[in-house]
Amino acid sequence: MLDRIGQMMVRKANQSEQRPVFDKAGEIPRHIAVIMDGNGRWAQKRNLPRIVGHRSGMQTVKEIVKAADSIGVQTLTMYAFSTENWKRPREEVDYLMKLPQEFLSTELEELIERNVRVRMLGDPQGLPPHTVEAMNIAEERTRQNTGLQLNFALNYGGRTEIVKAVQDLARKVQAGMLKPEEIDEAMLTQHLYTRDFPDPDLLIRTSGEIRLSNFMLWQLAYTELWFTDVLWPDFTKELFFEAIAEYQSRARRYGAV
Ligand code: V07
Repeated sequence: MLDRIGQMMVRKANQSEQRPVFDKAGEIPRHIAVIMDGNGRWAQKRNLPRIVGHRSGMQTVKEIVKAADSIGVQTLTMYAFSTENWKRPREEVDYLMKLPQEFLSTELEELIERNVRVRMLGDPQGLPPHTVEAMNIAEERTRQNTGLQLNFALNYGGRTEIVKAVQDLARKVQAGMLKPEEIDEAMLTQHLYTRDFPDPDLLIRTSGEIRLSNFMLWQLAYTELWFTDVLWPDFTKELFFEAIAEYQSRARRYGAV
């Protein structure tokens, strides 16, 4: 109990100094997944074009990547573009497809210096070649890096990911490499885009929507979910640390029973 009070006091002192509110000695989530929602709404509230919101949201991505790296998160997965986003106006989609290149043109050198490994999760088919090319270069140049594993989910859909895994397995059965009864959860997991990463410990979604929107459906089965009304361009590393503090306090509560 004294310990709890001590932690709360630290938390208060920290908040005024804008230092992390989470417990550094506590468990840092190994894998954090983020649904970066609210960019268009942020712009509309200011009577600005939606693309200005996306540009502003990209600045938040930079801040959160650095924050995650600085506290030793192993894997950070950011939902940048869903298979649903193709329904948006052509102009907006064209603009969004330029953001990976733009982000990497200013950030890739620093990511390399920080030992960050960049990867794309999703279907490269259907993305413009210039977008895929920029991602391939980033993947190639960071392939040896062992620090933060930074994933961008692009043209990603959770159900499609599972369907593709099932198709892979069905092909193996048909080729006689596999018996249906040998298929188990672990094997299906190995056929998902995320085969190299643990399941997320924590999912953060901004902008007040309380749903998964087809993001990492299989992987989020046991994940702690954290929602905020704050729109993605207004999201800060302090809020990111607050989500981690909440994750830690839930872990302590479960530990107590
Ligand atoms: C995008 C900015 C953030 C808010 C969400 C939608 C708009 C960063 C990337 C990105 C992607 C790949 C990569 C490096 C950066 C990005 C898209 C949209 C499509 F290797 N932000 N961001 N990609 N937005």
